[in-house]
Amino acid sequence: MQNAPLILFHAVQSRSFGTRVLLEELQADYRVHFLDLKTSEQLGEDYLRINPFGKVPAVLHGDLLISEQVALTIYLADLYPASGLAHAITNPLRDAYLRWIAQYGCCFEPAVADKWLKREAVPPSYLPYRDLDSQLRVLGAQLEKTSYLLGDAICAADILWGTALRWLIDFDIVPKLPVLQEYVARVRERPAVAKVENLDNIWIAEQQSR
Ligand SMILES: N[C@@H](CCC(=O)N[C@@H](CS)C(=O)NCC(=O)O)C(=O)O
Repeated sequence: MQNAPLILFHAVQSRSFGTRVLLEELQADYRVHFLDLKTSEQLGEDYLRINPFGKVPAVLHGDLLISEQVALTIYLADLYPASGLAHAITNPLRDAYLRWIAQYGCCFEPAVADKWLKREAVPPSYLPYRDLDSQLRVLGAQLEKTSYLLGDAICAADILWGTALRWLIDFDIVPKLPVLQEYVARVRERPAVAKVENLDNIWIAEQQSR
């Protein structure tokens, strides 16, 4: 299975950017299948047969389909243990590692959507997650202590959070707190980020020249 081909279903300027950065960080041998969200390719029959939810990112690994950034972060980093980007099941930081990754998809993204859509606040106990400001307080407090979520070494959870926070800060959804900006800058400096930006820009230029 380890050697089965990896295909990333990817759209430029989307959440699959972070997954592609992770694949680069892992030095994975992978192929990209681009989906053009502007023409709703993700909702076409061909892609829905692969991922019935019609969302990116998704990765086909042999005959396994992995979708959702949270699952992809855990799965892909575990697949390449030599990268050191996963905190393995035996690692004492495994709990915090999983907590931060799950927190991102289960709690942070919904709270971001609430803010983006200006949803009316409801009593905190009505929701399965805390509001954005509360979550950012915990995140900020952690990043005041350590350069990355789990210490001073980057891990797969940081690729997920760091790439997402960059867009959210640029779009003024997340406030420009220095501690978060510095974190985003650290993740952004990774060569894998520049590489994916370049590769995505090549695809955009090709589309525009058609
Ligand atoms: N919960 C999903 C969210 C994925 C998602 O919303 N992807 C967007 C791109 S950023 C998408 O596929 N949009 C196309 C659509 O909704 O039709 C995850 O974390 O992977």
